[in-house]
Amino acid sequence: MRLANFINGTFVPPRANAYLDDVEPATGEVLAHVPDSDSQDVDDAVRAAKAAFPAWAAMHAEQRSRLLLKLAELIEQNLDELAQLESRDNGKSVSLARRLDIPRAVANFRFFATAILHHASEAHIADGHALNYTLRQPIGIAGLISPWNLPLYLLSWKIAPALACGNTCVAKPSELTPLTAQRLAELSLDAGIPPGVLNIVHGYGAKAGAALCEHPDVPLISFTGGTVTGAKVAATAAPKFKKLSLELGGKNPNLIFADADLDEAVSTSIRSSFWNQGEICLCGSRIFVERSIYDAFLERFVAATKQLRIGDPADPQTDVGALISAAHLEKVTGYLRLAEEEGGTIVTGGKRVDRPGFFLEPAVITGLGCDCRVLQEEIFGPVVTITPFDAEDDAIAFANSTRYGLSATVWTRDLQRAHRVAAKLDAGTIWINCWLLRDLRVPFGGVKDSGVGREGGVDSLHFFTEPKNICVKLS
Ligand code: TXE
Repeated sequence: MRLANFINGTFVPPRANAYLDDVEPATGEVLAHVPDSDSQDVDDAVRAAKAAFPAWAAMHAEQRSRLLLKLAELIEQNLDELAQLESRDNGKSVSLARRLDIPRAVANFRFFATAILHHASEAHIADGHALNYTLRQPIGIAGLISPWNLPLYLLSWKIAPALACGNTCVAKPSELTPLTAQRLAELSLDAGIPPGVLNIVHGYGAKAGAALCEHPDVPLISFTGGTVTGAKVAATAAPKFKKLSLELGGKNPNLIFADADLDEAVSTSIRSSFWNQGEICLCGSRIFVERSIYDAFLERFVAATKQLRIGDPADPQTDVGALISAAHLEKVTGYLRLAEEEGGTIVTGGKRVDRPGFFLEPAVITGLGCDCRVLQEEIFGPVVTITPFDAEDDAIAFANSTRYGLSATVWTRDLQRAHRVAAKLDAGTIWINCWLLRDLRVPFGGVKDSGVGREGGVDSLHFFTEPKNICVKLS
């Protein structure tokens, strides 16, 4: 299969006619040839987006809404095909793609297509002699860069609000998972979205991604990916005063107090630990358990981990599929070796599965303190640590002991404690007695090394200009 860039409503080859291999995680075989685009391709896409911007920005929100709702409907109608594409490209179980990735992409388009109809702004009457009102407008061409772990989900999380707000966009999906982005481009044509509104340029981040960040006609960058890469994106965008949102890595704590519903805490923690092979920035990879229930939790959690079915992502029964690449598998297994060097014990899992592709048994590690690298650095694989704590303050200190601050989970039946602890955690999202429950009306993003900016929310103000204030003399 050979992919193409999607520029001005047509599929075009990269100017240099260079391609890179998209490797299937479950087999290690080449799945597709992907444009290895460069700055010329990015410039072609930006020019198309620029030409399409005036009409798209001037279009009534209701009309933009209808087009985006049509795209949502087409994604939903093609859910199974998209789930299979996502599963083959990313290595995740097809049942997870059916249950999470594609439905969330539909929800993203539906939410922002309707939210834009209710966008409000402020006005103030100053003692009867002046009216002040704020005006937020489409910003222009949005540069959208998305990662490989939830490919269509996170791409739609950027495209939907950007287009709903009246911007046009150039999207650069991860070179590791380009397939559903290509299919989305096809569906956008069927939905009637005008040429040049949505443009997709494939390729390496350091080449096509960097060119997009550098482009002088792209005033806004929305990036999701690693913290190291996020810093490079920021270094490029900041001196050009571009509007920037960075959704970066996480090393999320999962605090389990003795009064938690243990069954619920175990079953949800299995999901928050190993869904998508642990390759979700919101995974709770550091589990802290109150000492009095530590043994009981550990026993149940390890038993449930051993029940997980590892195997062919195309099999709907599969719980744990393949990691994204050979390089990533090597990175994750490197952390397992490090865990033992740091004095930890791998109580279950951690072995490569003897079959083609990049498979790893989900691993549980005990016996490590918070200052170990394994509890400090994002591993982004099916690897969790389980550590006891005594007092509530210890749990909070452990939770906050990393450079990250994306999300956290707290398990307790004590409401006062839940709110008290949540207020003290360094995180952008805190789930209490649940995980990954998402309400798109609330802003989403991290603190510290997990990023800056907030996306989502009814206004998704990131994709509008900063407010102008207009003052009208009344008397
Ligand atoms: O991210 P990258 P990857 C974390 C996780 C993972 C690490 C690396 O720790 O191990 O990031 O994953 C593009 N200028 N998360 O390799 O490299 C790249 O092509 C502009 C957390 O996916 O950051 C891709 O499209 N763009 C995260 C996107 O950036 C550049 C989810 C992400 O790639 C670029 C995924 C550059 N210089 C990984 N270099 C989350 N928060 O969900 C790369 N890119």
